[in-house]
Amino acid sequence: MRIDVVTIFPGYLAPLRESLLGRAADAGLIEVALHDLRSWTHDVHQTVDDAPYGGGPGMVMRPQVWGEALDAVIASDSRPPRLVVPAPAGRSFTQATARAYATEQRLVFACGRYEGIDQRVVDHYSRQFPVDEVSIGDYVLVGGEAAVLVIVEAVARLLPGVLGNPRSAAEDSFSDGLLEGPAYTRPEVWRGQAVPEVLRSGNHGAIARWRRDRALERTAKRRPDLLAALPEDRLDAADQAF
Ligand code: 6GU
Repeated sequence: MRIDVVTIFPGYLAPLRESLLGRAADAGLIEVALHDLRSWTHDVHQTVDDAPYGGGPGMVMRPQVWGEALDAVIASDSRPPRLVVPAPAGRSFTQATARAYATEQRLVFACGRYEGIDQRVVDHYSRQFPVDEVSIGDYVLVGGEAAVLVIVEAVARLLPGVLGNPRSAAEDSFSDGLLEGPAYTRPEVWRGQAVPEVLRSGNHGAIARWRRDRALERTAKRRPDLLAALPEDRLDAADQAF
């Protein structure tokens, strides 16, 4: 997968070259290109924003500089792009979005700052290829850069070969619509607390049932909205207690 990020703070995206993502890049599974938006400005001050029409606080990013930047970035590779514009007013980015993005050949991220990017930029590119405005949660960030780190990490770990063990991606929270239950490793007793007996029983059926019950219990307590949204056919007879 090819990933392009256009931002006025390319240094903010340096973590894309670290850790899991760095190894995925080294292995040729993802290819990341960072682009400084200011390199498409023409004035001596490298201006990227202007006052909003209609008045109000803050600044809006100018469409001309975004248009030149995105035209050039999109033309720099032949793979068909999906443009992702992180914004608090976007649709929710979820595990389902991550799974959908993991099937794309190319994601181009446009990081807005200030009060956002002139809407005509999204409207223009929407006529040429898929464009999504996405939010990573119900809070406000200063810009889209931190959201891009979140989205790329969520997508990259789903790509074949990125995680050491493919079961990790298949069996974690949200894959069955529930939160993951607790996990334990050695020692058997730590600070007076023993590992639950069933996990040391070797009874795989009992272990699977216990894990399912803890996941249901935790989801009911912490995220009742997830439990309520679960289709009837995702619950078995023994789940009904929750
Ligand atoms: Cl994607 N961007 C910004 N600026 N704020 C956010 C967000 C994105 N998601 C939640 N808050």
